[in-house]
Amino acid sequence: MDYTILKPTFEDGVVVVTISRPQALNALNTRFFEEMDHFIASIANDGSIRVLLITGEGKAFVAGADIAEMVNKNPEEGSAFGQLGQHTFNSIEQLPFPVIGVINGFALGGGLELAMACDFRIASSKAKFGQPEVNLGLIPGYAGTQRLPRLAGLANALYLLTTAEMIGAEEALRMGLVQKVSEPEQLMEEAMRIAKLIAVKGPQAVRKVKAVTRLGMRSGFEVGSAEEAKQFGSLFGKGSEGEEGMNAFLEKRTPNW
Ligand code: CO8
Repeated sequence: MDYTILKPTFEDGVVVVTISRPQALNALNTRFFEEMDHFIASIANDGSIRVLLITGEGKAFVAGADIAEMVNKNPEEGSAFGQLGQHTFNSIEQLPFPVIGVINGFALGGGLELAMACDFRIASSKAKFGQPEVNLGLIPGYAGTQRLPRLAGLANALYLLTTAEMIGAEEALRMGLVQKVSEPEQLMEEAMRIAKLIAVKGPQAVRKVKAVTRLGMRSGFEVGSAEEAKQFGSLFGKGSEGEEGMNAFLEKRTPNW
């Protein structure tokens, strides 16, 4: 597929995908979802990938779903457009390696919902966050009502969802919506630094820790901790990643995964 909106780059196991439709502040249209679905399918089973970074070009990360595309939809079409985005964002969340949202500017509506489907977020100090759907007489349609309270707590979520207030990066940090704030000029450098921290860790361990943590959040403590014990065990034994990592520590050398 020839991408017209996505710009992917690959370097040493770190993939960066930039959403590039700056004339519409990277608003999410059907073409975006088609490209993103294709892109995710193309990288999901690539064992060499350690981390995916998602960012936007220009002054927005993503300023929401494309209002011009949505305006004339009937209820069935509106619902289908929501399900399309939910499917894509679930696929991002379920990628086997960590996904970092690199929030360069506006992350509004569907843009914040996309950011929340990432495993964690690093933001420019100039980034702005919000769920402004009620301004338009709408509610979030890409699972924002579900991910926001899980990340920021019920009261913060309902504050943002009902007031539609746009908040800055420091406020988003305080709410737990983002994990780091960086000056705009250093944002990508900082994101790459964090990606490289992950990229040198045990690759199976990183994938398993994501899978087990997310399973527990979806299915509950008992299911998650049972799976943790199983996956913990799977990293032991002859030729395993755990054997190499622990031996490297004891022998005071860098592990050779
Ligand atoms: N959709 C379509 N076009 C957009 C969007 C958008 N979400 N946001 C910005 N644009 C366009 C503008 O129309 C403008 O186009 P043009 O130059 O042709 O007039 C261009 O991008 C630049 O935008 P502005 O001139 O408005 O830029 P400003 O810097 O003045 O303002 C803002 C920036 C504050 C971000 C402003 O553009 C804005 O408020 N945008 C809309 C934000 C918004 O309401 N987002 C939520 C959309 S609804 C949503 O995301 C629901 C998700 C779930 C959907 C489920 C499907 C059923």
